[in-house]
Parts: sequence; C-alpha cells; structure tokens
Amino acid sequence: MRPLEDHPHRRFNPLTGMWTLVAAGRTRRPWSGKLEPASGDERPAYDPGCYLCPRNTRAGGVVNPDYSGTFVFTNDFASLRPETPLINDEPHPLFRAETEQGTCRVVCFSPRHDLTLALMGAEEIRRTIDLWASETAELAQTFRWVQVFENRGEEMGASNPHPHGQIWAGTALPTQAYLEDKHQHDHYTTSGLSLLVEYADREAKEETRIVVENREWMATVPYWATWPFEVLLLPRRAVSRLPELSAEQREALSEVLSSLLVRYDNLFERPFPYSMGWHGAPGTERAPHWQLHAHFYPPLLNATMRKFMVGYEMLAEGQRDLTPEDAARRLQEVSPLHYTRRGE
Ligand code: H2U
Ligand code: ZN
Repeated sequence: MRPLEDHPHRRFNPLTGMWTLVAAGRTRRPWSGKLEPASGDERPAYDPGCYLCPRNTRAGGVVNPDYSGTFVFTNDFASLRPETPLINDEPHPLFRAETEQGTCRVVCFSPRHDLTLALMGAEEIRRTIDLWASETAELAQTFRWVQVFENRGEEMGASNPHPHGQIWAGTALPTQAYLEDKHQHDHYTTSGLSLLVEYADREAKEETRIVVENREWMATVPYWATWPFEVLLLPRRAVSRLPELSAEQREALSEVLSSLLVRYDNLFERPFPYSMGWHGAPGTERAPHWQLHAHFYPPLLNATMRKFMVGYEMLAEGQRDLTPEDAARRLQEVSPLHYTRRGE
C-alpha cells in the first residue's frame, strides 16, 4: 500500500471534475447509525398484486400482456412528457427556467417476479442488454439524452421487487451528462485520447481495483469512487453508445454483469441495493471523446448499515471511509457463486 492510502487524502474524478475525501479508518469509529435489516427475499414467481407481472392490471387500468421475455411500457406516472410546450422564461438571470420535453418508460427484465439480474444468468441478462440498446436507439431519434437506469431494492427507492428498470429521455443535457461530456471532450482535445479508454488501460496495468473483467469489459472500483462499493463498468475498446455494441461485446457484457451482481449479493449475503445506469454519448453524431460506461452506486457500508451522503458530503464534498482498493479487494474475495445457490 502506498503511504497516501494510510492518510486522509482527496481524489479527483476526471469525469466530473469533483473531488472526494478519502478518510480511511473512520469505519472503526464507535457508531450507532441506521441499520438496514437484511430483507428476506422470498418471493413467488408470479404475484397477482404486482403491477409488473404478466397479465396484471396497472394503475389506470391497462392490462400487461402475457409476456415471456422483456416488456416495456410508457410510465403511467411519467415525469417527462413529449408534448410539453417549450417556453424559456427568463425574467432575470437569477431566475432562469426552461421547460423540458421527454418521455419515461419502465422496462421489465423478466416475467418472473422472484428473479433479479443477479439471479438471471448471462443468457437472460443478454435480452435486457438488447432491450436497453434498442430502446436507446429509438429514443435517441427524438431526444438528446437517454438515461437507462435501475433502482434496485427498497433502500434505493425501488417501488417493487419485480426485476425492472427505467428509461428517461429528454431534450436537455442533464447536469451529470453535461459534466462528463465537458471533461471527456477537454481530455480528448488536449491529449488526443479518450479519457476512459486511457483510464481502463492504466487500471488493467495496476489490477488492484478491478473486480471482474473479461476480453471486452472491466468492472473496477474507480480510483475516485465516492460510494463505498461504487463500480465503474467499462468496455475495453472504444465505443460511444449502447446500440453500437457488437454481438460479441453484448455477450461478454452479460457475463461480466452477471459476475459483478453475484459478487455484490455475496458481499453481505443479502440482496444488494444499488442505483445503476448507463452513460452513452448524447445525441447521435460521432463522439470519439465519449466512452460508453455504466455506474453502480450501492449505498451499503456493511450488511446492516448504509452510507449517508449528509453533512460534510452535502456541504463540502463527497467522503468515503474505506479506500477504493479495500472495497475492490472485498469484492474480489467473495465467491463467484450466488450465496442462495451454493447447496445446488
Ligand atoms: P421504480 O421501482 O424504479 O420506482 O420504477 C417503477 C415505476 O413504475 C415508477 O416510476 C411506475 C412508477 O411511476 N408505475 C407505472 O408506470 N404503473 C403502475 O401501475 C405503477 C408504477
Ligand atoms: Zn411481479
């Protein structure tokens, strides 16, 4: 371990330009924070009360089809709508506002109410990858930014345990996308290299923060991670958007996603909550500066305790208690076989 890691220090996130304070050793302090009870995850394969299961009725009376693979529908409570009139009202520079047009979809990963991506296996995950890609391609015809994401677990606000995610698409470039675009663009202009392609090459040489990898992908606890077990999932070759992934890259992605999510669940032997999502280049034009990637932001610090981004994090900057290297080591050490399937 390098001496830096034994002392409080700050690390720079080159994608967003933000810093995180690494104050290793704080987890040993006396603590009686909020405990997250490990929710038992016994569920039926079909739940008649679930609004995502096949053949059930959703809010507003629409009946789901008897789907057998994946299923997409426009969110019945969509936050963004395509027909919103575009008015830019600027009575004063300190009171700027703009309306936003868009759409929100819900994507079911499987008809099985009792599954999660971690339990689905690579072939089934592949269907979800194809769906993410085709939805992104379609929505990008109309909207500048397509945000594919999943909130998993009650801890992250998921409203239903049925395996599902969401896609929001809109005309504006949201704040995170704007920052990543600017930083990747600046890096490309000054060095001629894609920031995340260069980063993945360096991570591959160091190896310490890589959780799982294969010929096409790498999942690493990034050097600048803020959340305890945050992961950045990166393609090894330059690719800007989900729809551009080759069949081989999709195949390899399903394998790497499966191993990462199994490791996440095995870490505390409980369903592991997170918010994850894809960042592909905005728009449809060629974007050599932008490397496709997914972020995983899990809130847990250990089996029963969650990390709160409060106080210092809200008022000063992000702060983490264990080093990214320690987090990666913990994830490397767990079994690659899901804990609920060990006896099989
Ligand atoms: P989350 O679990 O990530 O909240 O996603 C579920 C979404 O499903 C949520 O945004 C929508 C909610 O608006 N929903 C419907 O579209 N129809 C329903 O009948 C219930 C919930
Ligand atoms: Zn269901």
